[in-house]
Amino acid sequence: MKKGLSGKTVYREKYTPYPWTLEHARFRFDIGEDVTRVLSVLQFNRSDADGSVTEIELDGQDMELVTIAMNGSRLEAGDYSCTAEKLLVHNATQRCELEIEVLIKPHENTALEGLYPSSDFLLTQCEAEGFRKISYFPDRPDVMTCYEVTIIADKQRYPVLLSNGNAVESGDLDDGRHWVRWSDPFAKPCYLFALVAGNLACIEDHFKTRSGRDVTLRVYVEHENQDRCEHAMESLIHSMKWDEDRFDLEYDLDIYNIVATNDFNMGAMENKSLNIFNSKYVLARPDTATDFDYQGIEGVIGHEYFHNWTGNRVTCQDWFQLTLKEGLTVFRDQEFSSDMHSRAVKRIQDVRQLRSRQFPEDSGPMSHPARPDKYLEINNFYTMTVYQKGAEIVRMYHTLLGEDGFQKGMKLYFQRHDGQAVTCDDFLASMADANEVCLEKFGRWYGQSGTPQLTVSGHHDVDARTFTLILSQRTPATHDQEIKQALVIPVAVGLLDSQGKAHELRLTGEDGPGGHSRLLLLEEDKQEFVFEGIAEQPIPSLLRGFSAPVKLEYPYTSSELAVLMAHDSDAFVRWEAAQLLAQREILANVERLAIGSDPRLMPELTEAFAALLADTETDPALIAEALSLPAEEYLAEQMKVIDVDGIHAARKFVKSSLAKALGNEFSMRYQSVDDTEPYSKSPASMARRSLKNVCLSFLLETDSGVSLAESQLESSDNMTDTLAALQGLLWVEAPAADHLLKAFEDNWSEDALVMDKWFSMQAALPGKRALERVRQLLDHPGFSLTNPNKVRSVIGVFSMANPTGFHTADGSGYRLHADQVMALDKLNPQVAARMAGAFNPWTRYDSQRRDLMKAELNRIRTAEGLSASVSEIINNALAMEKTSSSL
Ligand code: 7MF
Ligand code: ZN
Repeated sequence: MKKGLSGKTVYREKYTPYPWTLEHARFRFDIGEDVTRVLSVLQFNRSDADGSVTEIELDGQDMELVTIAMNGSRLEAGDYSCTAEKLLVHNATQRCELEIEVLIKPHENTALEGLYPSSDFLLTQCEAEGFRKISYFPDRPDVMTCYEVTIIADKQRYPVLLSNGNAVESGDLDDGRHWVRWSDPFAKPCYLFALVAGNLACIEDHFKTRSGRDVTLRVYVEHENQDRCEHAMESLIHSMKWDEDRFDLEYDLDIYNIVATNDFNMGAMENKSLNIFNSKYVLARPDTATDFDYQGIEGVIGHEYFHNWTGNRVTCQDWFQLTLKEGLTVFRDQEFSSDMHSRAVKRIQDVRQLRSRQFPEDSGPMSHPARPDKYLEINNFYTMTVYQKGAEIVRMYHTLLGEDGFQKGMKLYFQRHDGQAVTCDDFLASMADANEVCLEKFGRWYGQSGTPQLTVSGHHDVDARTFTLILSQRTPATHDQEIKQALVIPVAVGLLDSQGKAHELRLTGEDGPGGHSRLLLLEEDKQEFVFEGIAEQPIPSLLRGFSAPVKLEYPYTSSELAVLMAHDSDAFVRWEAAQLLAQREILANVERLAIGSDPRLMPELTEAFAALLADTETDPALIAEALSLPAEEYLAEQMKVIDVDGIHAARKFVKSSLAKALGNEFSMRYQSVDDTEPYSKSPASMARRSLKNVCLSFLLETDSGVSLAESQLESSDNMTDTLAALQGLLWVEAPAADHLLKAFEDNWSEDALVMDKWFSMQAALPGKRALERVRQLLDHPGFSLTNPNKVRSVIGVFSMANPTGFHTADGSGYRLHADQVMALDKLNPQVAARMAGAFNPWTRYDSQRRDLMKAELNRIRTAEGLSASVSEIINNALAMEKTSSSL
């Protein structure tokens, strides 16, 4: 029986502790040709409240039970029961040693969960519930124990044998096999277990911890990739140093291993001292990886390293608490990247992502609180809400308590809970107690889904010389939750005069002026804040630094936005003002096009862009962000009924009008940052490339663009410039595009990660020919449905990043996608469920497209042998129809 076919909903409220403690766990993995034999020795102690439990419940799937013994005697049929998902051992004694032997077949595992093959090595992925495919075990995060693991395998085929902790013993056997024993001194839940066996190369370095301990760092990769690990290693060292400096946290073992694989369902995994990474987040060389990839690697290496304290030393009581470790660790990796590069640019990128991916999730069929109340398949709850909104919740603690208060809270959290499996409430209690504040109402953020709408208006009183800000909040009902409560929303604000000069701020009741920025706390449905000594109507600068994950509404005029853009002290607000100007202009043109009028461009946006291009003081990376027009997905979010083709046409019109009006300015700025220095991965060099390539994308809308891109491609010494030029030429259908694409393919056909770029570049191309192109890509010899990176590059990009291609009016995009989802579900339900999510916003489209998507959803729903993962997504999506009309 396949995983999850029981299809049972799990409820947070029904949590009960496991009635046994596990004193230790010993494993022996005997890796054979087709079969791996797993022997486990588990030492249990009864620990339920009244001491009356006699049954030990273990999880297990897709394995063959060979023998089971209790306290040294082999058990017979009646002593235990075994179903497709559980092993129940009856009449267990107070202290009870179980010895269980099973057989598993890693080479038949295409779900990439449990023990599975990649190229010619074997590896594991256990989070969240993959360990149950390796051995019978209490597969829940609140059962923590120390592991001793012995791995036996053929020495030639599997020279490297890795698991968690320290290698304590090893030896050779007579038959060409060898063995290594690993011992992990830290108690951990089984989702952090890892094993790797194969013929891998490694690079090694060292880190001296603050207290003087020497840690051996190794990055294991397939032999041909040995020259692409340097950046990952450097990122690891930076992460270790940063966690000491900023969080006072030191690494706790003598060894830290990272293994890279091409076949991974997700980004990476924080297994104790044996992280496993999607090779996309390890391998980089200037000619194969873009600046975006370099920053992604640094961020993900950081993320997994930071889990060692936030996730591993202190873990989650149950999977409902996932955001406890993920929200916190994402916050930590965001702060790491902010400290390493530009804080403002990082914040803008994170907000962009939150708005274009988490906000839609929170208004669609998968809407759920950051701490969900129920789930069917936990793998479907590794979501933007748990990760990104969860990180915003942690950021709000930080905003409310300040850096010192936040660090005090972290200290107390580790003092209280090191070595434990805890809850979001425990984290909140540590933050509250360490700062002697009450955060009870703040805790509502964990349990409420939906994106709050923050509506602000201002009232200026000339005679009283006061300016009143009226803040009100409302969270719309969501698919999962009807009634919403007021939340605690920190709103950072400032006031500018009409010349853009910042006012000193003094709220009624305060003594003296108190600086230029103020944190307002909105805790009720509606509150007013009166600023004194304001002679003329000011321009409010709102939600500085994006101080809360909400949708903001304030009736700015275009000229007010222009002042904010030019003068506000907060980089996020300056960027936001530019985005709002552009967004208004694009959406106005969507409407014009819809009624058959001619599109046009207001002078304000052109003037604003001219000012940006003339600004040589500001960080070029920030200018690049401000010049980047809002994405089609984000624009779609703003419309009641999404007009796919209208958005695409209006955005394109605005872009090419700006390019034509400011051709010289774009061209000059392009030349000025097109340095002749060789490539470097320094932040300054990356910033210049980002501005240069944004300028190029505009220039491609003018006559001079194609030759510029062609010469950039010709002379490029790095993947960032190469990809920007090639992608640009493809988008404008330059005559040489097909030939250049072929040349790129010939160059890189042996390189999986670069070929992923080649695939996704084409899968993203808009318009009528998209479908035909995607069919060809699916048939390409380099494509494979069993490799998640390839699936994401073609199927994922087409269905989620190619609106005009996917939403072709005749429904052929939907049909193709549904076919792929069903085929993939037979191999890898987890990734298939992700892909199925492309249909989630189906009720937001016109009735013709809705009907077509609904038909495909129903076709998938009734497919034979559908997995629980995909079926949860599909059923939720279909159920959206009932609520969508009332929302
Ligand atoms: C940065 O969270 C941010 C998020 C689970 C797998 C990695 O460490 C993880 C794992 C998923 C989705 C996103 C991320 C991860 C996973 C991730 C990685 C880097 N515990 Br699923
Ligand atoms: Zn994580």
